[in-house]
Amino acid sequence: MRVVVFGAGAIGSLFGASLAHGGHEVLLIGRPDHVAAVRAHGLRITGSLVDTVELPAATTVPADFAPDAVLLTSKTFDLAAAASLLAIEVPKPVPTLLPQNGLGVEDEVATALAAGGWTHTERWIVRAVNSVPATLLGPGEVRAAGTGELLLGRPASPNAVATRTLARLLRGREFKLRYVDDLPREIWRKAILNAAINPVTALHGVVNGRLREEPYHTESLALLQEAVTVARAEGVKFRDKEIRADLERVLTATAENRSSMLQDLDRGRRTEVQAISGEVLRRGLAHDLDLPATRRAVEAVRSFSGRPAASRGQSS
Ligand code: KPL
Repeated sequence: MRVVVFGAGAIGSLFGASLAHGGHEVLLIGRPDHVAAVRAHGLRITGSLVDTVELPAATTVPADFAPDAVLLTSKTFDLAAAASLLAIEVPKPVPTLLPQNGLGVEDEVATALAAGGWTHTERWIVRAVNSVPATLLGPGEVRAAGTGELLLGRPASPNAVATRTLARLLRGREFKLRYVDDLPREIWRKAILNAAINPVTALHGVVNGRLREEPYHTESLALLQEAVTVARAEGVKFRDKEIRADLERVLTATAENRSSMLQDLDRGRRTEVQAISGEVLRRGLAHDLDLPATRRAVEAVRSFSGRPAASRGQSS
């Protein structure tokens, strides 16, 4: 298949490399420095997946590259703009994977694609929950930090055909692909875990595993509890025991990871705090819920964005 990875950062590049290895024709669309490095030296993958992969990279989709599928892997703060651009560059709708963290991602993309001219966007968009860890070490270089899985909703109308197409493409790779019956619940589960982990790691400059220790653990549990309360208000129920066990499992499985939010702050970039904790807060307000820990976390992460790592204190 011909695949465009649109917004190829860490995870998009990793998926792209894996698909190219599997014999697919893959075009990476990304930031100019990343694209230039991939063109010059190939895409270097370190860690548990593949090695150096030669594959074409560009900043726009060439007119003659008509893809069969798109992996739209931009960060959430770039997503609406990326989707608008995608609709212009790939005018014929194709199955499009959205593996981002956060809540409300698919609505934002559907609106942007529809405004750009795609029709029946609900048939093409396939939301996924991703736990395959990847770190962009620098232009042209990605670290695969262990194994993880990609969850898709079990194929059902209206996007069953697109879901099957993407599942065929992505199954049998170095990561696991799994269908789930209740994808919205899995999206919430991931958002709750990200809301509990990412801001604490980002604000204290610590790897995920440190959140098993105090005072980080208490901070993290307060955020977890507030996000669970919002999910419940939205009709998505998690038992305290279940979600706490999930938190411990992820902290252990990703103990050495620098969370994506910490990586963004380290690079002086914007973070995805709005799509994760900001969205929890927004939805909580709509249900008249008071979320002091989440509010503080959102404000603090925003105030740190663009500041050097040293100003956050400890780093490990
Ligand atoms: O999804 C993640 C992220 O960093 O965004 C976790 C699960 C926290 C792993 O680092």
